[in-house]
Amino acid sequence: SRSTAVNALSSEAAKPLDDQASRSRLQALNDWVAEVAALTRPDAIHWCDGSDAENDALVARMAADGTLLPLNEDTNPGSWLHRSHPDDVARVEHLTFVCTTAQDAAGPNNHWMAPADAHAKIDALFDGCMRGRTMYVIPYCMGPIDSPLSRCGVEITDSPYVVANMRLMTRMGTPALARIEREGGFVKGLHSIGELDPERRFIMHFPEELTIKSYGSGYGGNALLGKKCHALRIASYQARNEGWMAEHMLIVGIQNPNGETHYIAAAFPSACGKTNLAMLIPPEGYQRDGWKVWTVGDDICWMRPGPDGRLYAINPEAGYFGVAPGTSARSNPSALATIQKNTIFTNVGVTADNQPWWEGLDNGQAPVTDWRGNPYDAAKGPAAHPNARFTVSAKQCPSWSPMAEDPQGVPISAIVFGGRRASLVPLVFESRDWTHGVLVGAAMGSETTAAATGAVGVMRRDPMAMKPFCGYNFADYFAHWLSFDQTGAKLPKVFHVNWFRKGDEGAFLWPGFGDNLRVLEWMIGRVKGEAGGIETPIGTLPRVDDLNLDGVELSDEACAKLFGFEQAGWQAEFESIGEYLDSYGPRMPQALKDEQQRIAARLAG
Ligand code: GTP
Ligand code: SPV
Ligand code: MN
Repeated sequence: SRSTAVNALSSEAAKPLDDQASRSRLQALNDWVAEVAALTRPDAIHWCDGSDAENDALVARMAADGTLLPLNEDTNPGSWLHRSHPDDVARVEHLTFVCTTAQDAAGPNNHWMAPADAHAKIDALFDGCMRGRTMYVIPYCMGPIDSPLSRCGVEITDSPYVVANMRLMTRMGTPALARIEREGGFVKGLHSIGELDPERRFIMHFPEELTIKSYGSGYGGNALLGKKCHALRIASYQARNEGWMAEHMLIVGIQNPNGETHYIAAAFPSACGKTNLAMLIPPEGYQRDGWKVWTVGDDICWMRPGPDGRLYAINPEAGYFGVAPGTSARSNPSALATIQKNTIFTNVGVTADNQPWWEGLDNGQAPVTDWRGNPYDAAKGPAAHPNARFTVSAKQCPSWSPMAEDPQGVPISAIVFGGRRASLVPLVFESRDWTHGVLVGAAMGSETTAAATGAVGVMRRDPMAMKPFCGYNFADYFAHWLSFDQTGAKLPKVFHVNWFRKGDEGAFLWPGFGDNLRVLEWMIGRVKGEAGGIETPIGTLPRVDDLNLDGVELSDEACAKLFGFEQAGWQAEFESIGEYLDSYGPRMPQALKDEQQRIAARLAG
């Protein structure tokens, strides 16, 4: 298919809007496309149908101009390497804005600009920016095409790399356009790679207008507008108005030897283990006993209460945009199997025979070229950028759950919060009730990672792993979370985990990855009222004996730190949590402040 003629993608590809009725139903879309074309001045407009032929032609065009570089067709069939601009390798939180009429609506958790100013600023950048380029119109659906929980959008972009990624990450093309035609409403996303100049780069959100404008970056979270911009920032705003939740969570099904499956949703900050937990391979003993893991989603979860009072979740995405470094046959064999074919690798290194390579791959190969395309030199840094990523269709995952296509979603038994905490925070604890669980999420802290530009390893509050992604004021967001606690609701139990606790030597104390199933088993035991634990002011912790640790060697230091409750440290932590809640002023729900004070008082006395 790589030999497909470059000109197979006609620059004037037929608009699929030729009957009178659909033209009028799609009037808003047609008008907007015309308006954008008048502003950006593309040479051609292409409406994406999502077909294989369209993708083949696009890929051929990108292979011809060097946007995509071929990889070893024997070891990595259908796969390509993309090298981004070296200044464009991660999300840019300082250039990401939520533009609501009132500044308070965006909250101290967001950068804010008045909508009129933001439009003026970014439209000036869009002015004429697509001259000499093709403008692609991408209709997409977030979620199963026939699910009432799904929402559609249209992204306009001048980047064929974005089109190829959106095709893997969303339900893109004709079926999405048909749904937009039926429903009328959609989220508008306008994107241009511009000059890729970090000084001329903005990611702007207009939740009140269901509109996104992104200029100057081709990187995933900044450019694949269906993902963080739509499915989290805009969707979280819509979800609050409509009574549902849009969360930065994986969804995984854990099937026990009796054949019962419990679905767990977990919020960890960027590059803190969601993809890995979503695809975990059970430890040997568990496999022998018949445990199975089903991957529903690895990054985003949309939930709403079902008729039985439980929360039901869908994964709005159709693919994975995962962190490559650290992915190995030992840490995540499922991810490795998933990316053996039809994968776009961004900013990885390559071996002498053109296989993709990254730090931690541990497959006995060595890189010869780094992510910038220079000869690899260990003294000059890693071969793969620390935020190098793979893009791949979810269905290629060996543990992919067919329930990911269920229009009603899956019932959630437990919600898990977690972050990277080198000290204080034990392996796992359970909150007492929903309000306490919301506080546990609101108080989350984690060390920053390479998923966003800026310093790495700095502790910051990242409530519900949504600091970079909540499209409105966190105080209102916590109130929205609290509002689900209603008569008749059968809410999931809420837990907190820390896979990243370090010992005095600086090494991780918990083996992590597949062994995390031991912790999930304890949670399911708690949900069923079967597993034991001890109560502390911060919640219920397992004793070492409450977990199945067959085959795991833990030092005395590891046991003490992973299962211990450190009174003095938590007292200081709760003081800091109190200050954080207070920093939102009177808008912060009193119920959450009361909960913090109750626990602080228990810790003090
Ligand atoms: P985003 O895609 O940025 O939202 O990240 P993510 O939350 O999906 O993180 P991912 O699973 O890709 O993991 C990021 C990094 O953490 C990788 O380098 C992993 O190898 C590492 N990691 C994941 N799980 C564990 C674990 O249980 N223990 C340890 N020590 N490292 C882990
Ligand atoms: C994250 O940073 O949380 C990601 C990658 O999942 S991105 O889509 O770029 O946001
Ligand atoms: Mn993420």
